[in-house]
Amino acid sequence: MRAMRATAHTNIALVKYWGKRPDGGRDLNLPAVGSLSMTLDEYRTVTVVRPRAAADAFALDGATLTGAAADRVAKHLDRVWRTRGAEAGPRPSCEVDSVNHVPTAAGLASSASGFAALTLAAAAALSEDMVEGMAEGDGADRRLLSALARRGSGSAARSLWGGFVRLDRGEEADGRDCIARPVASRHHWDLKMLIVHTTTGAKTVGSTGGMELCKNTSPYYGAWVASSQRDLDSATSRLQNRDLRGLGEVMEHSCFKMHASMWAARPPLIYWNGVTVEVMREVQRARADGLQGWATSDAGPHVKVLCEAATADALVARLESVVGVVDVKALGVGPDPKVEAAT
Ligand code: 2P0
Repeated sequence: MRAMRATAHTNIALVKYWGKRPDGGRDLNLPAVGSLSMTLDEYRTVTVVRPRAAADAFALDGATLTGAAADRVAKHLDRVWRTRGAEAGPRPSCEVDSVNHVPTAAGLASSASGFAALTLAAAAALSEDMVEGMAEGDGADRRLLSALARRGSGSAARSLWGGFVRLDRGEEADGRDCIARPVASRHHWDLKMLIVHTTTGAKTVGSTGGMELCKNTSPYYGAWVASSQRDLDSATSRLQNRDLRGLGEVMEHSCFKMHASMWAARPPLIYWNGVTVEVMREVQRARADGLQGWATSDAGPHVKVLCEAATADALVARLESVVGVVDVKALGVGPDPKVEAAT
């Protein structure tokens, strides 16, 4: 085993993942719907995995991880280790030191970059061959790493590439066709994602529990799942054709359908606050004034606005003027993850 550092960037879904497939073993974490994302350039997680003589020790942003969070990391290290086969014996103890350059408490998806970085650093530290071939060939190594990352957190499967990434749900019970792949490089299109922070508080209901609640109680969940493949195919081709209006329309539709299924759960799952709605209205007003931006939001109250780079400054100024907005940040399309030796 050796000490390795990985940097992975977070991503925002243009077509959302929300819900898990009922078949195919729980630890596979297979999504009920495919998704399409844009990797971001600034928000990232840097994780070092190194050998440790004593028991496992994990830290996030300098604080020791304990309880369920630590168990989740240990379980993921075990998954990576088990790819070496049964004869590999027990996993060596690891020290994991992770730093999020993502505002975690603000409820922005950091599990995507977190589990992508952990997968890469652990694979490189525990099993040299897995990461060596990542940059070459047909991408099989990276697809394998992406499938491992997905088992830690669904959205993490998409953070194994920069640019724009599609994760298909697949049909096979063992998950072998649930595969992420890049559909356009970061140089394909000069887009920005404006991250509009609508509160400084943390989110209340985690994604995994929220998905379960929707599946079990929301009458709209079935419609959400049934209509999602069409959105995925349509958004992918609009992205490839650089059709911002077409992509933006599908992106908003996917977001509002996901939230509608959450609102119809019992009890209702409402991730938004009043400012979330005001920002979405302002995006509509801006469009009516000729400023082309489209809104989306995830399992939290913040709004993300997709626009061309040339429009970003004008849209940021408008969104900053909405009462209650805490901060607006314009992020570009992000790069591939990277792996390097650590000390
Ligand atoms: C997404 N989200 O596609 C969607 C949109 C939130 C709303 O992926 O249970 O933390 O660990 O697989 O990846 C957040 O869910 O969930 C998410 P698990 P994850 O980005």
